[in-house]
Amino acid sequence: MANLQNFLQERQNLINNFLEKALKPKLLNKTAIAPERLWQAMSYSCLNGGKRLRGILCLATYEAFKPNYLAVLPIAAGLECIHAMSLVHDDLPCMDNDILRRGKPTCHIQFDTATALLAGDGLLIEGLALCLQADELNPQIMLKIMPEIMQAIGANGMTGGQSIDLENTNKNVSLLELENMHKLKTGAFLKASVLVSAMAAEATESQLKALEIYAEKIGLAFQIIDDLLDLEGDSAQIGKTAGKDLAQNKATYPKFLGLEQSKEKAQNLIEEAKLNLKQNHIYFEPLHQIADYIIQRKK
Ligand code: GRG
Repeated sequence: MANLQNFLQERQNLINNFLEKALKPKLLNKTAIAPERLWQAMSYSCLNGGKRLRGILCLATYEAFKPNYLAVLPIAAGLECIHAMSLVHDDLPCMDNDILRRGKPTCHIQFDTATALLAGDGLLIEGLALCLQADELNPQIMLKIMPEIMQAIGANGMTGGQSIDLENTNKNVSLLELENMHKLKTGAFLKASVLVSAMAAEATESQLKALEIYAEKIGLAFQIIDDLLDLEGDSAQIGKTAGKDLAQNKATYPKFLGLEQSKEKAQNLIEEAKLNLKQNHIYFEPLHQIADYIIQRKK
């Protein structure tokens, strides 16, 4: 794991530096036309830590096939910008209504609701524009990658998942319905972070399929751990309000399966994800280690 810590830290730094360079000049040199307050809210919500898991998965997947992983750094950073947007909107009073994110007041608490809404809009568009800066990649491949990202966050992906989550509030849903909601809300974007990078690296059809299964399994495990951290972690440790699922009477894995079985399910998914890579001759160690990290993480 020591190696993994270095690997994660290095990639986090790359992504953070890229995002700083993309967003800060518009804030500091006043090259932006939009109000300073909007750019402040965008920087506040994007340059504020975060594990950068989706960006790191994007970089690592590319590196599994080709050494020059900096070719997909703009996409990795763009994905993190889009992810930051989803968190800003998720925290809004009309959505999950949260006051703490990444250990700091949420965007609408620090600024105001209208600014947070617009900051999310701004981050979404900046994120897509950053992805398009991956000019080392074949333009024909970019034409396949961009719709893949958009589908993953659209009404048949993250946006749809969020909508189902809202509809499910105070409803009795089945485990299958819960799983389908998470597949869209969290899973689709996480999967895209892996798949678009594999497409960029010109992975074969069978490699793409293997990575799709890997991403689906780690995505589900990620969500189960998220539920467990909400239940067992504390707010200072996880950087967001702990115990919200219980307070909001949300359907969660521990609610269906209990603590132990939830942990077991997450562990099994991770083992299956890693085995699937091996069976398809994808041995790049960081992808295996990131899978382990997903269930060992404490925040
Ligand atoms: C993207 C067009 C578009 C719309 C967004 C609001 C919304 C629609 C979706 C919300 C989706 C959401 C918040 C899913 C939760 C995903 C999740 C578990 C986030 C936490 O991810 P971590 O732990 O967070 O990777 P850090 O802070 O480390 O980045």
